[in-house]
Amino acid sequence: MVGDSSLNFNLLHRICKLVVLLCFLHISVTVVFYVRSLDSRFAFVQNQQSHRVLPNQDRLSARNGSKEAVTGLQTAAEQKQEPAKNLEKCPETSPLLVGPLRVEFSSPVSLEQIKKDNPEVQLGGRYKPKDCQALQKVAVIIPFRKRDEHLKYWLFYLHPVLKRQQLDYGVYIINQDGNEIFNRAKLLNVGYTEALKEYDYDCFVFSDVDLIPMDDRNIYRCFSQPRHLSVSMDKFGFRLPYNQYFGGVSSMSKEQYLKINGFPNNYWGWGGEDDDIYNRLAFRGMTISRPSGELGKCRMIRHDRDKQNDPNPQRFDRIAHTRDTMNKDGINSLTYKVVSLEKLELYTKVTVDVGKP
Ligand code: UDH
Ligand code: NGS
Repeated sequence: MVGDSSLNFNLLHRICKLVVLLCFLHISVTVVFYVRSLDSRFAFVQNQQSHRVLPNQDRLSARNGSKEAVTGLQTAAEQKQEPAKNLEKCPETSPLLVGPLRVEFSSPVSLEQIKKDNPEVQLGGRYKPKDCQALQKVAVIIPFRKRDEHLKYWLFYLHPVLKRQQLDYGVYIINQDGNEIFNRAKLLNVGYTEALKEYDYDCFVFSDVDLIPMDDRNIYRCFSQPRHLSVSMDKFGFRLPYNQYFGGVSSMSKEQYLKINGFPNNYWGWGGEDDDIYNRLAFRGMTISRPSGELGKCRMIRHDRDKQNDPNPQRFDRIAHTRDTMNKDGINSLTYKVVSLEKLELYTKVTVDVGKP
């Protein structure tokens, strides 16, 4: 009898233990599944957030602390779009470059043809690579008045070059209104200011309208020091006319440009303003970076002297005083009036009243 009851007790004890174990196992499995379901919901939300890449305009507003960008409100147009790809950075050296280019000005070119050749260029002369994220956002600024034939050649040659260089760029023609004496450096200051109103550019290329690079490896971007790009011009026998020469085509980051208070506004007529800019850079302890003579080859479109751009008799005196004048004459003292702002197919044209001497 005693033996039977102890056997029953043992059996009951074992069954109880098994039931407790099964309960424990059931609870554990439920907890594990619950936690995993929480995890995947969290990951989904994270994914949604990381794929919401802000379009350019919103990126600008976000920088300016706009409410829409901060709260993540989307416009109807944006909602309709495919989610933007998270592009990888473009390579340091573009694989699209071809090297030396044939540049000649014997046959005329038409804006229609240039537009057909460059269908990816957006209104206002904007472009960015579609398969990678450009390393720099470059505003190309051109001082201008009555040089339409030169401008066509410039657009014809430069759009394909800038595209192959994989830049996120915009072309700004700063057209001096009226017939007063020309002021190249002031127009460049206007270009810097107006381009920044439109996009968060970090690099500025300042180019004469009649200069065309002969090698696409001469990259129209910014470097750790201000860059002189037109180092080897045909009209100077493919060499620098003098060591301090900084005319033609140059580039500067926003920081480099602001460090020298921009460019002088009071060089009316031809000459000296580029030497003043060189002086400013030197006085702020910067050096000039340059491509090799081979890569830096370029052609100038031959032309007669422009009307209302005679040599400035004051230029020698002015460049002798850059150190004293640069702090008060520059981007901090710039005044002008925009007469019109046109978004054309291949460039943005800003017509501006810069006043007179
Ligand atoms: N520019 C204009 N219109 C003008 C004057 C200048 O668009 O009426 C612009 C243009 O981008 C030009 C740049 O400003 O490339 C520089 O002008 P510049 O006169 O300083 O330099 P450029 O090399 O001519 O064009 C130098 C004098 C040429 C004398 C030729 C004699 N054969
Ligand atoms: C220098 C001018 C520069 C000019 C350079 C090249 O003499 O502004 O010639 O001119 N400096 C002065 O006159 C002080 S060019 O041959 O391209 O017309 O850029």
